[in-house]
Amino acid sequence: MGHCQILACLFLLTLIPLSAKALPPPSPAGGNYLVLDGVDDYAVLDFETFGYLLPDGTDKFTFEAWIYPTTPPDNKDTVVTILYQQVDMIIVKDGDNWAKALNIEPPKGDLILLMSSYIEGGLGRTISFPISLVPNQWQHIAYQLNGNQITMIVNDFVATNQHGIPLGHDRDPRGLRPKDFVLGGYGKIIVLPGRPPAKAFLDSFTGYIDEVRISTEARYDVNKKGFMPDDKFKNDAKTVALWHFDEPGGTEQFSDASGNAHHLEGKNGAKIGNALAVKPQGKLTTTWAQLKQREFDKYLR
Ligand SMILES: [Ca+2]
Ligand SMILES: [Ca+2]
Repeated sequence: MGHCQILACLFLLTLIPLSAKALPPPSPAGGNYLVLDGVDDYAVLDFETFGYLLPDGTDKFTFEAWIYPTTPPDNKDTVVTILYQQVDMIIVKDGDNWAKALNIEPPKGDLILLMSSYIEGGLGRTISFPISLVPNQWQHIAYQLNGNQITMIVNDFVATNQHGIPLGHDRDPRGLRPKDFVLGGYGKIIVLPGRPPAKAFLDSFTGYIDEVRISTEARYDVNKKGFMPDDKFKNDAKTVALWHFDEPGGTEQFSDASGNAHHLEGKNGAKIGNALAVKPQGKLTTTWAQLKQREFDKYLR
């Protein structure tokens, strides 16, 4: 074997573990998914064209997604945005203040999910129940309103309260906050008036998002157990928007399967990632298998 061949072999040997590590995880929803780099990537429906997705005063709805966060917020002031418009799904580093306000145990870790909705009467938004997320795992998250009952779901964990208020469109009469529907944040600071001015930093989400659905129905019965979807969502009359993110790898436009033409525009490199073509090996498979096992265990109990 010549020197060049040896070098080529060494090069290949180095490449193999690198590329193995870079392989993205398979999505529980199947097919491909949205990849966000955490720098400036986001997917958007601009407000001028699409407006708000749900009518003013809507009191029955569900927002849900599969997410795979890889990186916690940089610091305690950073708000990592999964989804933002009438409903917020954000990640903060520390949920202690929310826990204190609700008189509950502080959530563990530095990926704390907060979900809320903007409400009628200029009162701002509903109180978030802080829930820990696990890094580098797929998790199903859902936020639903059913009359006055708000429900927050992460996998099989559920939190409810009875202080839900219908969605309001007058949350921001001066138009200071961005109104676009966005997945993945903007990665920029929005300055809100006040003394001193408040800065809202809607930072970028790092990781993967799949199977996002918005419905005009409360999809989950909180009296039952087992909330994790085991298949792709189907389009029905109550589906306002449904993104499977199953376009070919590299695509930067994401089509809406609901028939309502809410086609998302990828910005700054937000694109479809290729799902593994072969059966995945090792930890990633185990993770999903364990999740399924837990789900299965519930039925046995
Ligand atoms: Ca998918
Ligand atoms: Ca980018």
